[in-house]
Amino acid sequence: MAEAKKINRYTVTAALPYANGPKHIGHLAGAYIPADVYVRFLRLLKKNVVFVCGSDEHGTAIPNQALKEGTTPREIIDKYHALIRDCLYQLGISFDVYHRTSEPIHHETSQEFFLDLHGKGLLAEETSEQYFDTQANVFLADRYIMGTCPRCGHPNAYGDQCEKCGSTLSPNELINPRSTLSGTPPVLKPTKHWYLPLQNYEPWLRDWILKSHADDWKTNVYGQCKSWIDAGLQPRAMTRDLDWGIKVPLPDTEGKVLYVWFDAPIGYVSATRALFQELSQGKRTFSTPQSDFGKVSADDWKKYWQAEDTSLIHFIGKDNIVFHCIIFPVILHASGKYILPDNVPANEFLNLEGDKMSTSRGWSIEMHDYLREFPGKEDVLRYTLLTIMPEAKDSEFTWKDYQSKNNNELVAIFGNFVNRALVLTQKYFDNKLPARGTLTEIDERLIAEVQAFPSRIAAAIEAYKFREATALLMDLARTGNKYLAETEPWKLAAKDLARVGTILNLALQVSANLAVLCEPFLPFTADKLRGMLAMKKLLWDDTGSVDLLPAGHALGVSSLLFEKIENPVIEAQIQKLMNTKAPEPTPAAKPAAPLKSEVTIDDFGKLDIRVGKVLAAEKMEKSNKLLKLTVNSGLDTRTILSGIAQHYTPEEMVGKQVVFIANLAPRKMMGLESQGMILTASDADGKVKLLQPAGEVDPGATIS
Ligand code: B3M
Ligand code: ZN
Repeated sequence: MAEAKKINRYTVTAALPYANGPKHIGHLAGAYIPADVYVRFLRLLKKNVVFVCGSDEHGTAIPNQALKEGTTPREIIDKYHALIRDCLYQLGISFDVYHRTSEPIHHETSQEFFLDLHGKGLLAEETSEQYFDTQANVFLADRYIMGTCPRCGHPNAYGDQCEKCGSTLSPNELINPRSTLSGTPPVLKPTKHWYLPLQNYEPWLRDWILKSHADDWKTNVYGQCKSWIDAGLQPRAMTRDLDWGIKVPLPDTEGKVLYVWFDAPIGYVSATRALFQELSQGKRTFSTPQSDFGKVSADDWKKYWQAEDTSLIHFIGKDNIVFHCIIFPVILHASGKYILPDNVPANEFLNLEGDKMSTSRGWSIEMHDYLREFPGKEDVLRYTLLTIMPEAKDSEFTWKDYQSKNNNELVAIFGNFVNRALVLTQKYFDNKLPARGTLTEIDERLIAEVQAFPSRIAAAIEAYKFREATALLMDLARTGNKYLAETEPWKLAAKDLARVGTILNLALQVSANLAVLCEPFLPFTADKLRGMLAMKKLLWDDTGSVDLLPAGHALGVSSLLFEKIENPVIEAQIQKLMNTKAPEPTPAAKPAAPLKSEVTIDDFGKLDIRVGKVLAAEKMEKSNKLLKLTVNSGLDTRTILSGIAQHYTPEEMVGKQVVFIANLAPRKMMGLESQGMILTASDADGKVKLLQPAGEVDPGATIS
């Protein structure tokens, strides 16, 4: 069990998205929304917190995308950095800094880390043979090598993995490797790299993760770490042969850059460093001003990464677990100065309408598309994703569920409750908060329930149980809604206006609680509701009370908090997705007819197969299958009956060359003798085609 430490500040990170393309709602549900809820909650507790993120602009993904779009890596990162950053901010993700790993300060920070480890002799230098594409003149990353899988024979396995049988591979295991860049077979060429000897840190990792975090890390995260450690850790190269990335800061290392997973997590540190540099120069303020920052110095970033009373939390998706729980912590630990993450609450994946989400296949909902098509509905997406967050296992987004979460929960419960309280107050009390009179049992019960909610929601957030926290928030609104349904103030106005006042006072106090408590989850709604209640910003600790607003308080202008989403809107989205589904693959050809038993060359030699020319053709009476052909065989003119009437007309047969068996014993069919057999090809689909020589030959030509 981790010892409870005194925490004076928080560093919260969310995975740095690769700036190689737009990001979808699965990314939001995986890392950005939970991180944002957590941070907004901490800010409402007046905690000292920095929330950092930014673009991951290195790795092979970037030049790869540049190749696809026919442009430069620089243009790719500039384009997608801006797109992703803007979308995330528009969805209310309240980063204090959204940095980029292409910034000079990040290159410096990463190189410092590398040199520090290198200087301490902690990186093993090793020359090994790696595949090189002599045509493209580059060393090939594992993904750029394809070949036959040594396990299952799949001809298109990648250098790191066979997607057919799922085996993890290394490039030199592939049979007949080829470069995906030039298609040519790569050659092995010696190259020097620097390795992080992960195996040396196994005892330390066992102690730190497996012992200390057995109880407080999520089981999916803990389980992945355990299986990595149990499988035996291997040295991992921290450099690559690539012309895009951070230069290896050592002499004679032309063409070598830091491994993207070495520099990317250091991006969190650089981002914090950049933030404090700018704050100290007065170039910016925090997106959410925090009173306890006072005057800051450029060096203050160190407190967020090196002080023991800082809690570091990484929000990521499950595919990033090993990098954040094993490799980056080893780097931080080896540096000797840095703190380690207290928790890495990774989420599983979000599927979409029954299938894996994939931008490249078009089976996804991209953030920028959603924002364009659903303006003003940022919170509806946040809410839906929070209710289906893949916390313990993969989960699924469907448009129908989205519609139902909006219509049946946000509109029918939350919005309806607040709206009724506000509208009735306008009607009976001139839009001013009425005073409370004598409290009844039902009022007392409501007050007790309201009091309990803040700590229940807080406990869920602190345990990274965002689904539960969101459900509790909606329960508070439901409690208020039920209170109005039971007390029915709209029926009481004529006989007991004072009682109506008491009920509306309490309902509006619950609304004020909601305005504060919903802020981490639904920040746009919180703003709107605060405006409607004309209340100032309060803190988490103010809630749980029914004295948030004084009697006589003038309320603001009310409007609907949420609007119903109609069927056609949802159907259009579903249709849009369906349109991206590739047309069904053409059905595989039917199997060919089974093989007949073996014959000898002598058997074959007995057949006299020849070419003839059709002189005349007519349909046989009483048969819809047979044509009667008059054939010049080169030896004679003979009659051959052939079952091709459904495939060829008599007219089209005249003048055609045919191939026939000339020495077949004559057979009687429908009262006529057939002196041979026309050869045709027929497939399992029932197609029948005449066999013909590839060019004109004389009648009587033999076939062998
Ligand atoms: N860019 C991978 C990803 O987007 C990577 C995360 C880096 S976090 C330091 O899944
Ligand atoms: Zn395979």
